[in-house]
Amino acid sequence: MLHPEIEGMSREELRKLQYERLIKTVNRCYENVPFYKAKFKEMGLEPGDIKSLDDLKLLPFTVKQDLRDNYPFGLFAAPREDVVRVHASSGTTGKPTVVGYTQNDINSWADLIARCIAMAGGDKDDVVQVGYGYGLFTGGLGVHYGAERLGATVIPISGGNTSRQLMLMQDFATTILCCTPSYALFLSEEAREEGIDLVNSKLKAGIFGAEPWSENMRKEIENNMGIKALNIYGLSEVMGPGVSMECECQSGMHVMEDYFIPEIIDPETGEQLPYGSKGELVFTTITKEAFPLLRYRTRDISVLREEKCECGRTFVRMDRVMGRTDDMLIIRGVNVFPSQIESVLLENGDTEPHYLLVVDRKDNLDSLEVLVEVSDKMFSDEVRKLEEVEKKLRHEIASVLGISAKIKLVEPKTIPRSEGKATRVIDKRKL
Ligand code: DLL
Repeated sequence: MLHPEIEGMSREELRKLQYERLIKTVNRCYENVPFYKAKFKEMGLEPGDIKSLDDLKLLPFTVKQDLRDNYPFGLFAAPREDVVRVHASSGTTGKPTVVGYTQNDINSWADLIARCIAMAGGDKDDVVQVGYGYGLFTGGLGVHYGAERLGATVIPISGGNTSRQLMLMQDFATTILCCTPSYALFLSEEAREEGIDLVNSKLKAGIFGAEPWSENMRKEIENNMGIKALNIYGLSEVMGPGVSMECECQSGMHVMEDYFIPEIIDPETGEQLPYGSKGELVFTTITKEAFPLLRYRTRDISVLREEKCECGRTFVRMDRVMGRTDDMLIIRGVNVFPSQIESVLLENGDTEPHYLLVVDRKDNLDSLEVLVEVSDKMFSDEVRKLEEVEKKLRHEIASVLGISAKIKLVEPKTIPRSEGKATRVIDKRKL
């Protein structure tokens, strides 16, 4: 363990630490974020009412819409000049959701990721290949700073460029690979095609997350690469990667409870549920300065477990994310809301408001196909016109989502109509 005094803390000590930090966070939100002050007033709540950890449930929830309503910096609890970095993820409309970090936040995040890499058996002797995207996405830079903090050698290659990834992996003797699990699988297949033997390479562990995956995928990656594959979870709003991470026991991800307080709630009623229940994950950050969040509703479905882990860590564990309470899809590691595509289709004058998104995974790469109806008139026009429309839509979707989609214009009334809720998405991926 990198931080044994914390990772192995008794639950009682941990709860004390969490309460001290929670109170600071609650006060920080109340004093510095008008949104929270207004919420507290509306609920007749004062920071002083939070007298124990159990009073967490008195606090208001925060949801993604609150981030959008306060775009870009309205929820920051530190003056803009103290914010040293921002990250952002795409939103349902054109505007992304923005998060910010002070220098202290960046430092704690780096400590946290260093701890995660140590959980995968990493230390300063390791060569860490960071195949998560660098940029506004938290994956690349988040893992990067943590690997440096640990003293490891970082290869900041970012995502894509598969042949180069494989070449550097061999030439630089990468020991730990960090990327999305689907990309790891893709890399392993490509290696096989190119006759590269990863099983006998220096690679020993993988830290994979940012999208859902399964035990089957884990086995396949582990066999193909000859490594131990570990699951890492996180979301930009709460920090980025490292909110929870698996240990060598591979039986659930330990939530980093010295930084975040997790809860499971009933997504319908908002009621807090006991450990062991399946529901929506909610996190309260307890160290963040620039962007503290009270009871952030992740929309991710999971279970929290308090049974002690064989590794000796006392932090609760969460199961693999089993789904979402909203319609967000993760395609090639990018969060996609069908409504983003819908608004491109509706704003464009050439297509009808009947569409279907088909998501599939071929050769371990996600694909997105957008079927959309065009008018009778358009269909009887020249082919060139249809090609122009396809090209325009492909371009617009790529610029809104940051991923490419195949566009298929279809004749009127060919997309099945439904009497109730329209089926807009067919996800054929089998994880
Ligand atoms: O995906 C942060 C991250 C980067 C995590 C690198 C792990 C590794 P967002 O882009 O804000 O942040 O997307 C967050 O991705 O609410 C989940 O739905 C999903 N997600 C993240 N990790 C996992 C995982 C990053 N291990 C959203 N398993 C979250 C399943 C995951 N889903």
